[in-house]
This record gives sequence, structure tokens and C-alpha cells, in this order.
Amino acid sequence: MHKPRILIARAIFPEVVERLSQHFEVEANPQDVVWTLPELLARLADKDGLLSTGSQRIDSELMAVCPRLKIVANMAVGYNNFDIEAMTAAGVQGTNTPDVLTETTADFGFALLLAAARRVSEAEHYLRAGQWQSWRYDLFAGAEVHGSTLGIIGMGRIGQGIAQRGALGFGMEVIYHNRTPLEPAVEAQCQARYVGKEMLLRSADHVLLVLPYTAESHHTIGAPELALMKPTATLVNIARGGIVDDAALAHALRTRQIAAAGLDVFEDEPAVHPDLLALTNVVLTPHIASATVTTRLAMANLAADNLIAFFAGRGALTPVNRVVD
Ligand code: 8YV
Repeated sequence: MHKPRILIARAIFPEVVERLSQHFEVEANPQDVVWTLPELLARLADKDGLLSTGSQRIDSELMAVCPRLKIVANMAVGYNNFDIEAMTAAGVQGTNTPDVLTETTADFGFALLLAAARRVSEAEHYLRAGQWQSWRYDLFAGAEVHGSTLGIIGMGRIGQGIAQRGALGFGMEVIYHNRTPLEPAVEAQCQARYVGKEMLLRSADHVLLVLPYTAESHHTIGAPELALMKPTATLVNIARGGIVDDAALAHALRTRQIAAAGLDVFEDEPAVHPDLLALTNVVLTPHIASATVTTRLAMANLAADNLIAFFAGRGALTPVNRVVD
């Protein structure tokens, strides 16, 4: 019988490509070429499935030229690259990689928070530039993290992981805002208290963003929200670019309306707003919150498992839409 044809859009672990090759006719991208849309479409036109890393928009235009396409398996928990309505209408299954990256990504939220609040990158650049002459009482004095108030916007699995780290590990008071408050038992486990968005922005010493990107969450943090935050506050975004208005944030950081920021995602990534690049009070990382070897391998394997289960007729393991035959 003819094996289904799969396209793997970017380079991934060779052992996962090998595993997929046992089930499918695979076209991979070991050189990790970032294909243009026409280049991608030329390869996808005769494929039954796609393993995507989440940057490719899957919409009706794409599906119109890929009539065989039945499933897109994202190697990412976020799936804002999917036009879910269009995919469901076209009978295309979408899947993501939840759970396997929760703790690793929560760790990185804390890494960015600590680096930004305690001015780690700024201090290291200073030292490497040979500017360190002597000890000073206020040299890179930053903001306290332990015992402070942590505000989390978006309280899904990763948000909850961050809350637990804050409450249990750093003795922080944790407040959160979410579309819907958590069940009381989950709230108790996270030692977190639900508050309105404005209250959160006004009272948090540090604000962490962990919400999905949707039309509603576009610019959740812009100039009006930054104006509510404390001048000593840190803002951390490990969710998606577009949740923060990067130009407004650069202005707030430059004018010291807030003290610092840590950003792993950007509005127009991989391009970074030039005003952010010019500032020292922001820690900038290239979308690596889930990047440990173990977690990225688990993500790739879960994306592969979704493809394998789907084509074996067992149904995708972690579907994000409901497709009826
Ligand atoms: C991914 C992420 O590494 O899972 C997500 O949603 O943002 C990251 O973990 C990135 O999207 C590339 O796949």
C-alpha cells in the first residue's frame, strides 16, 4: 500500500526523521532552509501531512493548493499559525505539543525574570567590555525577586508552573489574570489569587505574560497598560510577539516608566524592534523558552506521534480542532 507523504518543514532531530520514515514517505529539510511560501507550497502540494514548527500560517489559500493535506502537526504548544476555522472547514486536523514543554518553559520564564530584574545581561556586557574598575554599593543594583508580588497574565499550564515556582521557591505573593478564574483547588495548588487586569498591573512587582496569541490578546500590553505598572517593575513575555506593543514597551523602558523587561518573543520576529535593541534594560532572547535538548526532542516526538496515530486511524493524540470525516 502507498505510504502517506509527509513534509517536515524545518530541520529536526535526525532520529525523529528516521522514525517518521518508517511510517511515511518523508521529504525532510536537513539543511534547515527557511523556504519562501512558494518554495514551501511547491513541496507541500502533493503531501498528506505537514510537520511544522509553528511559523507557517495554515489558511485557506495554502489549503487550496494542497488538496491532499489532512493534518498539520505543530512542534509547538502555540498554534496561532492555524486558521482553525478554515482548517476545520477543509477537514484538516491540527495538533500541538502541550504538556511536554510546560516545566521547561516555566523555568525559562524565571530565567528571564531573574536576568532582567537582577540586570544579569547588562552586568555581563559591562564586565566583558572591561569597564569593571572596582566594587560599588549600587553597581547593577536591581529589583528584589524573592518575596515580591508576581503578576501572571494567562494561567494555563505554563502560567501555573510559574506560579508554583514563585510561591514555593521564591516566597512570592502570586496574583493572576485569566479569561476565567481557575478552579479553587487549582488556585490553592498554585497559591495564586485571581485579580482584574488593571489591579494586577498596578500591584505586581513583576509581570509575566503566558497567554495565547489571539485577536483578543493582541497588544494586551500597550502604552496604557505600561502606564499602570510600577516604575520598579519588570515585564516578561515568553508567550507570543504581538501580545506586547514592542514600540510602546521600548518607550516605557527608555523613559524608565518601568525598570526592565525580558523578551523571548517579538512582534515581527526574527526581526527585533530597533528601539529595543538600543536599550540596556531589556534582556532579549531568540524564542528559546522551550529549548532544552530533552524538551525539544519530546516536542518533535509528540508531533511525530500525532502524525503516526492519525494516519493509523487512531486519531491524533493532542488535537486542537475537531475534524469530522
Ligand atoms: C516553540 C513555542 O519552540 O511551543 C511554542 O508555542 O513558542 C516554542 O516552544 C516554537 O514555537 C517553535 O516551534
